[in-house]
Amino acid sequence: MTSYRVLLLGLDGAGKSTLLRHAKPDQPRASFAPAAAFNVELVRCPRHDCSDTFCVWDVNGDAQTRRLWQHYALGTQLLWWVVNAAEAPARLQESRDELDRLLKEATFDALEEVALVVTRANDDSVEAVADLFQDTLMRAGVARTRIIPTTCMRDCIDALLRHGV
Ligand SMILES: Nc1nc2c(ncn2[C@@H]2O[C@H](COP(=O)(O)OP(=O)(O)OP(=O)(O)O)[C@@H](O)[C@H]2O)c(=O)[nH]1
Ligand SMILES: [Mg+2]
Repeated sequence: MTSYRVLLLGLDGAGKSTLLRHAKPDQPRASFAPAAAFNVELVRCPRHDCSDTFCVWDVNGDAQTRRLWQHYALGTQLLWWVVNAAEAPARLQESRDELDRLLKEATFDALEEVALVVTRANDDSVEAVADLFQDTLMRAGVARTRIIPTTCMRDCIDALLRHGV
């Protein structure tokens, strides 16, 4: 059994809390109150033959809270960066710049993976997001980078388990 610490980040409205809420359908909605700067949930692997757990930190993406992101970096193994592919090019660039900045400024002492979780995606927009983030992912200095077009956390977990850690 492995316990992963996951940091779910991205701009406001990218779809982070929606992803987490779908992974924990039994949670009362109040636990996702917009007043809180973050949600943290323990998600069990949805596969029957797997007892891995994922402690998922979902920190808000508004401009004020972004300044706190770096404080969640220590101990994070999996950084899942959520990008809403339906947004305007300027917002996609803003998302890329924020990821760039975070990777430069934060101390990720245990980081193994940076995955782009692309919501509201189609084939063209996934390709555009992949191109835009290519250099940032290459510079991330982690063992694995992935691009996962989905709004479902199970797909993120499946990608991890499929290709190994
Ligand atoms: N159509 C569509 N809407 C989505 C999708 N994912 C999220 N949304 C909507 O987008 C809005 C924002 O989603 P959230 O999950 O709250 O975004 P967030 O990344 O947690 O944003 P912050 O907490 O502000 O940082 C909500 O109204 C969701 O219903 C999606 O895949 N498709
Ligand atoms: Mg949220």
